[in-house]
Amino acid sequence: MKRLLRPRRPLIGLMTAALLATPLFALSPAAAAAPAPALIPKPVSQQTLAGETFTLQSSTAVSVVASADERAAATKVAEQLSAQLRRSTGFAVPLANTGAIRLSTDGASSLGAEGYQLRVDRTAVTVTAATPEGLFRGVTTLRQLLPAKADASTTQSGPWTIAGTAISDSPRYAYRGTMLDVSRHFFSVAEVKRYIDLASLYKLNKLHLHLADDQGWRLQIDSWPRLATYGGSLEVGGTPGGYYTKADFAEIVRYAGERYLTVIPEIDTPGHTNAALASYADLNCNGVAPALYTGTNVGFSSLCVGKAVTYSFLSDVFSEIAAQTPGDIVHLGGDEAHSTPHADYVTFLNKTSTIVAGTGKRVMGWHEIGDTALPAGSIVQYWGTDDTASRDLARLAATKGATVVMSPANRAYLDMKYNKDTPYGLSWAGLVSVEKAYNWNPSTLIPNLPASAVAGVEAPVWSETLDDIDKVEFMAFPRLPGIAELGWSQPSALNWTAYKDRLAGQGSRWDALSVNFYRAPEIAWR
Ligand code: TNX
Repeated sequence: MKRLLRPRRPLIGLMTAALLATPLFALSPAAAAAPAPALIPKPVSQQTLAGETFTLQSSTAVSVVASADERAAATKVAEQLSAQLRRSTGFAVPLANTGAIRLSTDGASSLGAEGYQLRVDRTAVTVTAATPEGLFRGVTTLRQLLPAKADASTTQSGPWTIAGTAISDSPRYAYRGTMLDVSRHFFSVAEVKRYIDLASLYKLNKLHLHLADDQGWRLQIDSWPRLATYGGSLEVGGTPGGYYTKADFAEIVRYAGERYLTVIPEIDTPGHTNAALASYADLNCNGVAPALYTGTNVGFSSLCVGKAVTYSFLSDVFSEIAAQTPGDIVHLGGDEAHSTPHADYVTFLNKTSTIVAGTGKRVMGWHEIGDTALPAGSIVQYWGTDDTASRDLARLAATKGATVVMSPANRAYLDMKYNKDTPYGLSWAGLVSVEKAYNWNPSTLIPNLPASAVAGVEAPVWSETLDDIDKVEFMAFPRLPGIAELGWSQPSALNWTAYKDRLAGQGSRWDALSVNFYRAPEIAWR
């Protein structure tokens, strides 16, 4: 975590750099000959503008064109870009009325809320989108067009040249997520922010937080305070755990929102609930609270389906959570309820999904809920491993009108080891190489599931064996960008051999960002 504490560059140095007057633009023949930059996710269309290059100068400014109601958000996107470029280039990169870098929400309306156009020529870099969110997506592309050292947190030397290009881009799926399990091991707000920073670079738009499981309850609930203070006190292995106060959670939601990731909070029910059951004896059928649990077994706990208090508890919890969630989705878990008889499971889910829907949010749950009454707008998260039972539940959910988010454990679970020598991670769903994580099509993975029912993809990181963010980074990189590309790019763009080469180009970027990535030997990192 040292890198998060790195001191900021003193402002005085920036002023000096800004005084070194240089022309607004310059042609660089070497850069003009460079190959098209290796973008992930691959854009829908990208043209090279032969002979054109743009070079960022000490005088380069960023300008924003946006309607009154979008100006604040669009300006925020410009400020984020300018802050990063200031860090790495040492230039002032001010926001100004006219700038060679132009962000505009006046156009590209046919590309949807997340789409954008990006043009780089000798006079300007222009990002055009219909919304500030589209501008943000375009700016992530712009960052990848710049030399990798532009992502560094300390001043580097230029030149800061971008090859001329015209890009038009928009996503394949609306749901492109990653999940962080903060229950098995707790992650600080700073660690979650770090993960958000990295996920946002690949145009992911959902951050699913697995906030409660057997090993820990990680969110303050005012009406049931012991959930966090007692139920959150430990983590796997018996080390001290932790929880997010309401202010912490609001800060995560805000930070994610500024990077256009919507937080999806999950309280796993009716299984995976030992932390809650240990915190309140009354929640147990026998009225006896079990001890806190710090092992890694699953399937042994269950809320008491027959007790009325179970549902008043869940109403309190989900209404507090919904009130803190600007996004429209709340996840109620529903997986691996091996200690809940099936009939009870269905009774429980039918009541609990009604409670969640009653908060005004869409219900999301693991694919086991496919067998229960699904309120309108429900989302089912498939985590199967090509087995018929899991696929049947996903197909059943779709026949009831639910959409499906694809998280096949043998491809998208980032806690699976890459190979037998991976120092941490699990292997119950198999070994997941970089190629295996990338080489599948979310819309055709489950036969006879209509493509229209597939909402998108999500890559979960379960944390039984991952106790700090460096280990999470090691498991997520390089596989997470592959899942992000499956979520964003058109199926015709998906090709392992070509992707592998683009992925190789991300290595220097991750070095600049101090990402602890796995240098998979099959990738020719550069
Ligand atoms: C299965 S997938 C689980 C989690 C574990 C994970 C480990 C799912 C919905 N449940 O409880 O953490 O495997 O890979």
